[in-house]
Amino acid sequence: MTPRVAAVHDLSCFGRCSLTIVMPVLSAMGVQCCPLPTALLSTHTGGFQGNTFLDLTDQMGPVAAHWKMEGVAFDAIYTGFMGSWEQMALTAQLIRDFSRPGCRIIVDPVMGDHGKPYRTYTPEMCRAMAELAALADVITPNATEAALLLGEEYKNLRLDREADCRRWCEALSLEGRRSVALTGVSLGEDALGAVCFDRDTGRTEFAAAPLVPGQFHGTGDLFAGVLSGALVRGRSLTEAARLAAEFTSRCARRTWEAGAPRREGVDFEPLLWQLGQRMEAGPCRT
Ligand code: PXL
Repeated sequence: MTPRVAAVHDLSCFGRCSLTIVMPVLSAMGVQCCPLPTALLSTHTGGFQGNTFLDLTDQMGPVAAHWKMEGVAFDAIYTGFMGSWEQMALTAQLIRDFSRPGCRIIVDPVMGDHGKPYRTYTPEMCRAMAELAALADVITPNATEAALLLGEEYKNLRLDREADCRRWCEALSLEGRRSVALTGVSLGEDALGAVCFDRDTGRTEFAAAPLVPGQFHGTGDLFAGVLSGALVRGRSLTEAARLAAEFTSRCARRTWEAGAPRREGVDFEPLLWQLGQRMEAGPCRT
């Protein structure tokens, strides 16, 4: 059976991120994506001014109730950017309602980047995100989000030394209860990736790929989307993170080479076939 994932993210119509990345990525990986859109925006909120924002909070409960009535079941629930703390409470309820053995809860605790929360995220929302992330089997924070989850100063989270990366990653695991892929880890001048704590094995491993100059919007969504697809297709956390780091790096490279504007996001569509090919090839080797 084709694995099925409920994806709780916003739909930003221009500037690749959230559902405009998650849906094509999961489809290409042979995974059915059932979107539960939290909001409809004209663009994402980074690098554009005056975006529209239609809050879809009122739809979340009824959509979930209808799915429940129809007996829909999921192999994973994968959540990302949230528009309000109410949405996080509703998403937590969705997780409780649809949990069953084998349903993996993947929370990308999207809150900010480069040391700062996104402009729509209040401290109250950041606290609600930490509560949502406490329900997760796997979380995929960047350094900014890790600092917010841990209540640490961002400047204390140096992710360029192996021992520090391991320490922060393991601190995020809630004493080994959840797996962690902490992104934006750079151990060496030309590599970027994630440090992964796998709660099933108790091991902490690194997944890196070539570092690309330039930074593009939506790379976190691309990484977490590929990781989620690979996990539900049976890959281990480290295998999934290696595939995600490699694919994100390749897409960032072609975007950088094309000189595309940062706010339009990573030019991933022409490379989607590679994800399908990797999934057909069976479990990837580490
Ligand atoms: O990529 C994260 C993200 C998702 N959705 C919206 C955003 C952002 C980051 O700015 O604004 C609407």
